[in-house]
Amino acid sequence: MTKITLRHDWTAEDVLVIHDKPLMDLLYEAQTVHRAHHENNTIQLASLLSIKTGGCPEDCGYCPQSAHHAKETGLKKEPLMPVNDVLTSAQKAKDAGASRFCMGAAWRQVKDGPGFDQVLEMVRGVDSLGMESCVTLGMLNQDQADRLKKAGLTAYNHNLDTSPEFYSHIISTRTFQERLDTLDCVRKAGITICSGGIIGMGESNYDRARMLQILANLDPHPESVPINALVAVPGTPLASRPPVDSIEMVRMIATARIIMPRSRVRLSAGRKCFPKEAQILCLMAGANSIFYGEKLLTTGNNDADEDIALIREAGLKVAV
Ligand code: SAM
Ligand code: DTB
Ligand code: SF4
Repeated sequence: MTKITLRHDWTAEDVLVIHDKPLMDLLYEAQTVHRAHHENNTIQLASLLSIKTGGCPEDCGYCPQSAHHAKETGLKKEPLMPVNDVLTSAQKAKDAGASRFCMGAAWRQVKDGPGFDQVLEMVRGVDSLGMESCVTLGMLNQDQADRLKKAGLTAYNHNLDTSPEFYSHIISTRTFQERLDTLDCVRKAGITICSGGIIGMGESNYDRARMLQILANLDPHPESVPINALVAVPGTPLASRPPVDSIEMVRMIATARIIMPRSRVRLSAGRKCFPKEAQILCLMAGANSIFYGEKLLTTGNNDADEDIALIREAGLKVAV
Protein backbone atom coordinates (compact mmCIF):
# COMPACT_ATOMS: atom_id res chain seq x y z
CA MET A 1 0.00 0.00 0.00
CA THR A 2 1.37 3.45 -0.87
CA LYS A 3 2.46 5.59 2.01
CA ILE A 4 1.75 9.27 1.76
CA THR A 5 4.62 11.72 2.24
CA LEU A 6 4.06 13.79 5.36
CA ARG A 7 3.21 17.39 4.51
CA HIS A 8 3.63 20.47 6.68
CA ASP A 9 2.57 23.11 4.20
CA TRP A 10 -1.20 22.85 4.31
CA THR A 11 -3.43 25.85 3.71
CA ALA A 12 -6.73 26.08 5.52
CA GLU A 13 -8.42 25.89 2.12
CA ASP A 14 -6.69 22.55 1.33
CA VAL A 15 -7.90 21.19 4.62
CA LEU A 16 -11.43 22.47 4.15
CA VAL A 17 -11.66 20.79 0.73
CA ILE A 18 -10.84 17.45 2.38
CA HIS A 19 -13.24 18.11 5.27
CA ASP A 20 -16.12 18.92 2.92
CA LYS A 21 -15.73 15.95 0.54
CA PRO A 22 -18.68 13.66 -0.03
CA LEU A 23 -18.81 11.55 3.13
CA MET A 24 -18.16 8.20 1.43
CA ASP A 25 -15.09 9.57 -0.39
CA LEU A 26 -13.82 11.09 2.84
CA LEU A 27 -14.29 7.84 4.77
CA TYR A 28 -12.68 5.78 2.02
CA GLU A 29 -9.65 8.05 1.82
CA ALA A 30 -9.26 8.23 5.60
CA GLN A 31 -9.53 4.45 5.99
CA THR A 32 -6.99 3.94 3.18
CA VAL A 33 -4.50 6.32 4.80
CA HIS A 34 -5.16 4.69 8.15
CA ARG A 35 -4.40 1.20 6.86
CA ALA A 36 -1.20 2.37 5.19
CA HIS A 37 0.20 3.80 8.41
CA HIS A 38 -1.28 1.89 11.34
CA GLU A 39 -1.97 -1.62 12.48
CA ASN A 40 -5.54 -2.41 11.40
CA ASN A 41 -8.27 -3.17 13.89
CA THR A 42 -6.29 -1.91 16.85
CA ILE A 43 -7.31 0.61 19.46
CA GLN A 44 -5.49 2.27 22.33
CA LEU A 45 -7.29 2.74 25.63
CA ALA A 46 -6.23 5.87 27.53
CA SER A 47 -7.52 6.57 31.02
CA LEU A 48 -7.91 10.05 32.42
CA LEU A 49 -7.65 11.32 35.98
CA SER A 50 -8.11 14.83 37.30
CA ILE A 51 -5.23 15.12 39.77
CA LYS A 52 -6.12 18.69 40.72
CA THR A 53 -9.69 19.77 40.15
CA GLY A 54 -11.30 23.21 39.82
CA GLY A 55 -10.38 26.74 40.84
CA CYS A 56 -8.50 27.46 37.60
CA PRO A 57 -7.74 31.18 37.02
CA GLU A 58 -8.25 30.86 33.23
CA ASP A 59 -11.63 31.72 31.75
CA CYS A 60 -12.03 29.02 29.06
CA GLY A 61 -15.71 29.23 28.14
CA TYR A 62 -16.18 25.48 27.79
CA CYS A 63 -14.51 24.45 31.02
CA PRO A 64 -16.30 23.52 34.23
CA GLN A 65 -13.03 23.92 36.14
CA SER A 66 -12.62 27.64 35.57
CA ALA A 67 -12.93 29.69 38.78
CA HIS A 68 -14.75 32.29 36.65
CA HIS A 69 -17.76 29.96 36.39
CA ALA A 70 -17.49 28.27 39.79
CA LYS A 71 -20.54 30.03 41.27
CA GLU A 72 -22.68 28.88 38.35
CA THR A 73 -21.30 25.34 38.02
CA GLY A 74 -20.99 24.68 41.76
CA LEU A 75 -17.86 22.63 41.08
CA LYS A 76 -15.86 22.08 44.26
CA LYS A 77 -12.18 22.94 44.15
CA GLU A 78 -9.92 20.12 45.31
CA PRO A 79 -6.22 20.06 46.22
CA LEU A 80 -3.56 18.14 44.29
CA MET A 81 -4.07 14.42 44.88
CA PRO A 82 -1.53 12.40 46.88
CA VAL A 83 0.91 10.42 44.70
CA ASN A 84 -0.18 7.06 46.11
CA ASP A 85 -3.86 7.64 45.26
CA VAL A 86 -2.92 8.58 41.70
CA LEU A 87 -0.78 5.47 41.29
CA THR A 88 -3.54 3.25 42.70
CA SER A 89 -5.83 4.71 40.07
CA ALA A 90 -3.22 4.14 37.34
CA GLN A 91 -2.78 0.52 38.40
CA LYS A 92 -6.59 0.02 38.27
CA ALA A 93 -6.69 1.55 34.78
CA LYS A 94 -3.88 -0.77 33.69
CA ASP A 95 -5.67 -3.81 35.14
CA ALA A 96 -8.79 -2.78 33.19
CA GLY A 97 -6.80 -2.70 29.92
CA ALA A 98 -5.55 0.87 29.55
CA SER A 99 -2.00 1.38 28.29
CA ARG A 100 -1.90 5.14 28.62
CA PHE A 101 -2.59 7.17 31.76
CA CYS A 102 -3.35 10.88 31.43
CA MET A 103 -3.31 13.22 34.40
CA GLY A 104 -4.93 16.64 34.22
CA ALA A 105 -4.49 19.63 36.52
CA ALA A 106 -6.65 22.74 36.50
CA TRP A 107 -3.67 25.05 36.43
CA ARG A 108 -3.00 28.06 34.23
CA GLN A 109 0.68 27.16 34.29
CA VAL A 110 3.15 24.98 36.13
CA LYS A 111 4.76 26.54 39.20
CA ASP A 112 8.06 25.20 40.48
CA GLY A 113 7.85 23.85 44.02
CA PRO A 114 6.33 20.98 45.98
CA GLY A 115 3.24 20.66 43.70
CA PHE A 116 5.34 20.19 40.58
CA ASP A 117 7.71 17.83 42.44
CA GLN A 118 4.65 15.77 43.37
CA VAL A 119 3.58 15.60 39.71
CA LEU A 120 7.11 14.48 38.72
CA GLU A 121 6.77 11.68 41.27
CA MET A 122 3.44 10.66 39.69
CA VAL A 123 5.06 10.58 36.26
CA ARG A 124 7.89 8.38 37.56
CA GLY A 125 5.32 6.08 39.15
CA VAL A 126 3.18 5.71 36.02
CA ASP A 127 6.33 5.11 34.00
CA SER A 128 7.37 2.32 36.36
CA LEU A 129 3.97 0.64 35.84
CA GLY A 130 4.98 0.30 32.19
CA MET A 131 2.22 2.60 30.96
CA GLU A 132 2.53 5.60 28.63
CA SER A 133 2.25 8.70 30.79
CA CYS A 134 0.64 11.97 29.77
CA VAL A 135 0.08 15.14 31.78
CA THR A 136 -1.78 18.33 31.03
CA LEU A 137 -0.79 21.09 33.43
CA GLY A 138 -1.28 24.29 31.44
CA MET A 139 1.63 26.40 30.23
CA LEU A 140 5.19 25.46 31.06
CA ASN A 141 8.73 26.72 30.48
CA GLN A 142 11.70 24.88 28.99
CA ASP A 143 13.23 23.89 32.31
CA GLN A 144 9.92 22.40 33.49
CA ALA A 145 9.51 20.50 30.21
CA ASP A 146 13.07 19.17 30.57
CA ARG A 147 12.34 18.01 34.13
CA LEU A 148 9.18 16.20 32.98
CA LYS A 149 11.20 14.48 30.27
CA LYS A 150 13.79 13.38 32.82
CA ALA A 151 11.02 11.92 34.98
CA GLY A 152 10.06 9.69 32.04
CA LEU A 153 7.01 11.52 30.67
CA THR A 154 5.75 10.14 27.34
CA ALA A 155 3.42 12.94 26.25
CA TYR A 156 2.27 16.43 27.17
CA ASN A 157 -1.31 17.39 26.34
CA HIS A 158 -1.90 21.01 25.42
CA ASN A 159 -4.77 21.62 23.02
CA LEU A 160 -5.03 24.46 20.51
CA ASP A 161 -8.77 24.08 21.17
CA THR A 162 -9.87 26.08 18.09
CA SER A 163 -8.64 28.42 15.34
CA PRO A 164 -6.58 31.50 16.24
CA GLU A 165 -9.41 33.65 14.87
CA PHE A 166 -12.16 32.06 17.02
CA TYR A 167 -9.92 31.66 20.06
CA SER A 168 -10.71 35.04 21.64
CA HIS A 169 -14.43 34.22 21.62
CA ILE A 170 -13.68 31.36 24.00
CA ILE A 171 -10.66 32.37 26.12
CA SER A 172 -9.42 35.83 27.10
CA THR A 173 -6.85 35.03 29.79
CA ARG A 174 -4.11 33.59 27.56
CA THR A 175 -3.18 33.84 23.90
CA PHE A 176 -3.05 31.33 21.09
CA GLN A 177 0.67 32.13 20.71
CA GLU A 178 1.26 31.13 24.35
CA ARG A 179 -0.24 27.73 23.53
CA LEU A 180 2.19 27.35 20.62
CA ASP A 181 5.14 28.45 22.79
CA THR A 182 4.36 25.72 25.33
CA LEU A 183 4.17 23.13 22.55
CA ASP A 184 7.57 24.33 21.38
CA CYS A 185 9.10 23.72 24.85
CA VAL A 186 7.51 20.25 24.93
CA ARG A 187 8.96 19.40 21.52
CA LYS A 188 12.42 20.74 22.41
CA ALA A 189 12.44 18.62 25.58
CA GLY A 190 11.88 15.51 23.46
CA ILE A 191 8.43 14.77 24.92
CA THR A 192 5.77 13.73 22.43
CA ILE A 193 3.00 16.24 21.76
CA CYS A 194 -0.67 15.55 22.36
CA SER A 195 -2.63 18.44 20.89
CA GLY A 196 -6.05 18.77 19.38
CA GLY A 197 -9.22 20.69 20.05
CA ILE A 198 -12.94 20.92 20.56
CA ILE A 199 -15.81 21.18 18.10
CA GLY A 200 -19.28 22.46 18.87
CA MET A 201 -18.41 25.82 20.45
CA GLY A 202 -20.01 27.90 17.68
CA GLU A 203 -16.99 27.87 15.35
CA SER A 204 -17.32 27.52 11.58
CA ASN A 205 -15.99 24.67 9.45
CA TYR A 206 -13.27 27.09 8.35
CA ASP A 207 -12.21 27.49 12.00
CA ARG A 208 -12.08 23.70 12.31
CA ALA A 209 -9.95 23.46 9.17
CA ARG A 210 -7.67 26.26 10.45
CA MET A 211 -7.07 24.44 13.72
CA LEU A 212 -6.22 21.20 11.90
CA GLN A 213 -4.03 23.13 9.45
CA ILE A 214 -1.95 24.57 12.30
CA LEU A 215 -1.60 21.17 13.95
CA ALA A 216 -0.58 19.54 10.67
CA ASN A 217 1.94 22.25 9.90
CA LEU A 218 3.82 21.50 13.12
CA ASP A 219 6.92 19.57 12.13
CA PRO A 220 6.87 16.82 13.24
CA HIS A 221 3.11 16.37 13.54
CA PRO A 222 1.74 15.97 17.08
CA GLU A 223 2.07 12.27 17.88
CA SER A 224 -1.40 12.33 19.36
CA VAL A 225 -4.42 14.42 18.33
CA PRO A 226 -7.46 14.43 20.62
CA ILE A 227 -10.69 15.53 18.98
CA ASN A 228 -13.28 16.53 21.57
CA ALA A 229 -16.95 17.30 21.07
CA LEU A 230 -18.01 20.00 23.51
CA VAL A 231 -19.46 18.60 26.71
CA ALA A 232 -21.88 21.44 27.42
CA VAL A 233 -21.65 21.64 31.20
CA PRO A 234 -24.47 23.53 33.01
CA GLY A 235 -23.20 26.81 34.45
CA THR A 236 -20.47 27.33 31.83
CA PRO A 237 -20.88 30.09 29.21
CA LEU A 238 -21.28 27.40 26.51
CA ALA A 239 -23.92 25.44 28.44
CA SER A 240 -26.64 26.11 25.89
CA ARG A 241 -24.71 25.12 22.77
CA PRO A 242 -26.65 22.50 20.79
CA PRO A 243 -25.18 18.97 20.84
CA VAL A 244 -22.54 18.16 18.22
CA ASP A 245 -23.85 16.13 15.28
CA SER A 246 -21.84 12.90 15.30
CA ILE A 247 -21.16 13.09 11.56
CA GLU A 248 -19.32 16.36 12.16
CA MET A 249 -17.07 14.45 14.51
CA VAL A 250 -16.55 11.79 11.83
CA ARG A 251 -15.52 14.50 9.33
CA MET A 252 -13.13 16.07 11.80
CA ILE A 253 -11.47 12.76 12.65
CA ALA A 254 -11.21 11.69 8.99
CA THR A 255 -9.61 15.01 8.05
CA ALA A 256 -7.12 14.78 10.92
CA ARG A 257 -6.28 11.22 9.85
CA ILE A 258 -5.67 12.21 6.23
CA ILE A 259 -3.45 15.22 6.92
CA MET A 260 -1.59 13.68 9.90
CA PRO A 261 -1.28 10.06 8.70
CA ARG A 262 1.01 8.76 11.43
CA SER A 263 -0.54 10.47 14.45
CA ARG A 264 -2.75 8.71 16.92
CA VAL A 265 -6.15 10.36 16.56
CA ARG A 266 -8.17 10.14 19.74
CA LEU A 267 -11.95 10.10 19.79
CA SER A 268 -12.09 12.12 23.01
CA ALA A 269 -14.72 13.92 25.11
CA GLY A 270 -18.34 13.94 24.03
CA ARG A 271 -18.69 10.48 22.47
CA LYS A 272 -21.00 9.39 25.30
CA CYS A 273 -23.81 11.20 23.47
CA PHE A 274 -23.11 9.42 20.17
CA PRO A 275 -24.86 6.21 19.20
CA LYS A 276 -22.68 3.11 18.91
CA GLU A 277 -22.78 3.24 15.11
CA ALA A 278 -21.42 6.79 15.05
CA GLN A 279 -18.58 5.82 17.35
CA ILE A 280 -17.76 2.96 14.99
CA LEU A 281 -17.76 5.39 12.05
CA CYS A 282 -15.29 7.56 13.99
CA LEU A 283 -13.02 4.51 14.31
CA MET A 284 -13.46 3.78 10.63
CA ALA A 285 -12.50 7.39 9.90
CA GLY A 286 -9.16 6.77 11.54
CA ALA A 287 -9.54 7.25 15.28
CA ASN A 288 -7.32 4.69 17.00
CA SER A 289 -7.54 5.75 20.62
CA ILE A 290 -10.35 6.49 23.07
CA PHE A 291 -10.64 7.72 26.62
CA TYR A 292 -11.59 4.68 28.62
CA GLY A 293 -13.14 4.59 32.08
CA GLU A 294 -16.30 6.05 33.54
CA LYS A 295 -14.93 9.56 34.05
CA LEU A 296 -13.14 12.13 31.90
CA LEU A 297 -11.88 14.91 34.19
CA THR A 298 -15.05 16.15 35.86
CA THR A 299 -17.76 14.78 33.56
CA GLY A 300 -18.95 11.27 32.79
CA ASN A 301 -17.58 9.05 30.04
CA ASN A 302 -18.94 5.86 28.45
CA ASP A 303 -19.25 2.79 30.68
CA ALA A 304 -16.13 0.63 30.45
CA ASP A 305 -18.31 -2.47 29.99
CA GLU A 306 -20.06 -0.93 27.01
CA ASP A 307 -16.72 0.02 25.47
CA ILE A 308 -15.42 -3.52 25.90
CA ALA A 309 -18.61 -4.84 24.27
CA LEU A 310 -18.16 -2.42 21.37
CA ILE A 311 -14.50 -3.40 20.97
CA ARG A 312 -15.47 -7.11 20.89
CA GLU A 313 -18.31 -6.51 18.47
CA ALA A 314 -16.03 -4.59 16.12
CA GLY A 315 -13.32 -7.26 16.43
CA LEU A 316 -10.72 -4.78 17.63
CA LYS A 317 -7.51 -5.62 19.41
CA VAL A 318 -6.52 -3.46 22.36
CA ALA A 319 -3.03 -1.97 22.00
CA VAL A 320 -0.68 -2.90 24.85
N1 SAM B 1 -5.56 23.37 32.38
C1 SAM B 1 -4.87 22.69 31.38
C2 SAM B 1 -5.08 23.27 29.99
O1 SAM B 1 -6.08 23.91 29.73
O2 SAM B 1 -4.21 23.05 29.15
C3 SAM B 1 -5.20 21.21 31.35
C4 SAM B 1 -6.59 20.71 31.57
S1 SAM B 1 -7.83 21.19 30.38
C5 SAM B 1 -9.29 20.64 31.19
C6 SAM B 1 -7.54 20.09 29.01
C7 SAM B 1 -8.42 20.19 27.81
O3 SAM B 1 -9.69 19.60 28.07
C8 SAM B 1 -8.77 21.55 27.28
O4 SAM B 1 -7.76 22.13 26.52
C9 SAM B 1 -9.99 21.25 26.42
O5 SAM B 1 -9.62 20.98 25.09
C10 SAM B 1 -10.58 20.00 27.06
N2 SAM B 1 -11.90 20.29 27.67
C11 SAM B 1 -12.13 20.94 28.83
N3 SAM B 1 -13.46 21.06 29.07
C12 SAM B 1 -14.08 20.49 28.02
C13 SAM B 1 -15.45 20.32 27.67
N4 SAM B 1 -16.43 20.79 28.45
N5 SAM B 1 -15.75 19.67 26.53
C14 SAM B 1 -14.75 19.21 25.72
N6 SAM B 1 -13.44 19.35 26.00
C15 SAM B 1 -13.11 19.99 27.13
C1 DTB C 1 -8.46 16.25 25.90
O1 DTB C 1 -8.27 16.67 24.74
N1 DTB C 1 -9.63 15.95 26.43
C2 DTB C 1 -9.51 15.54 27.81
C3 DTB C 1 -7.98 15.52 28.01
N2 DTB C 1 -7.48 16.04 26.77
C4 DTB C 1 -7.36 16.18 29.15
C5 DTB C 1 -10.30 16.36 28.75
C6 DTB C 1 -11.79 16.37 28.43
C7 DTB C 1 -12.50 17.10 29.54
C8 DTB C 1 -13.99 17.06 29.38
C9 DTB C 1 -14.68 17.83 30.44
C10 DTB C 1 -14.47 17.31 31.82
O2 DTB C 1 -14.63 16.09 32.08
O3 DTB C 1 -14.21 18.12 32.72
FE1 SF4 D 1 -8.22 25.96 33.35
FE2 SF4 D 1 -7.57 24.14 31.49
FE3 SF4 D 1 -10.13 24.51 32.24
FE4 SF4 D 1 -8.94 26.41 30.82
S1 SF4 D 1 -9.33 24.28 30.15
S2 SF4 D 1 -10.21 26.73 32.67
S3 SF4 D 1 -6.86 26.27 31.60
S4 SF4 D 1 -8.50 23.75 33.51
